[in-house]
Amino acid sequence: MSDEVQKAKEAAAGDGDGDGEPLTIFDKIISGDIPATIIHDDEFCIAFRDVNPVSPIHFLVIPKNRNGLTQLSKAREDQKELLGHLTYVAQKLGQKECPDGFRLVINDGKDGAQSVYHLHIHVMGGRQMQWPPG
Ligand code: IU
Repeated sequence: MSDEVQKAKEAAAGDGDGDGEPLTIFDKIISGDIPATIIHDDEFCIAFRDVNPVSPIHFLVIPKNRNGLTQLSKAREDQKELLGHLTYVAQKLGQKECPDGFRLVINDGKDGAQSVYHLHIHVMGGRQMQWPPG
């Protein structure tokens, strides 16, 4: 079992209601308390390089205001526009950094191997991706 899968099994999912959720490492990256290589910053989201890249290009796109979006499956109707924005930013950056193609992944929950409970889109590329994923 990979470290990431082990972490995912151990991570607490939080209650997802947006109130009193524990801060995640990503909140600390947003606030600047923990350094990260930020490659995009706008009103609604940031993108930064993954500290443990699984491909030559690997970055994460995350909402600045988590507001209950601990994971994709907690998304509410009123967050559809935000989800569209995150996906739009992911593909714009993906095209810029990986002109030959890229992959977006959202891990959701334990079986999805999610380890950080703050919604994030992985953008990976810079090499030939394989299918099926593990
Ligand atoms: P996952 O989908 O929840 O498994 O992805 C979490 C990702 O966050 C994973 O690829 C980690 O390498 C990455 N990450 C990070 O970039 N910076 C950190 O400080 C931590 C995790 I903790």
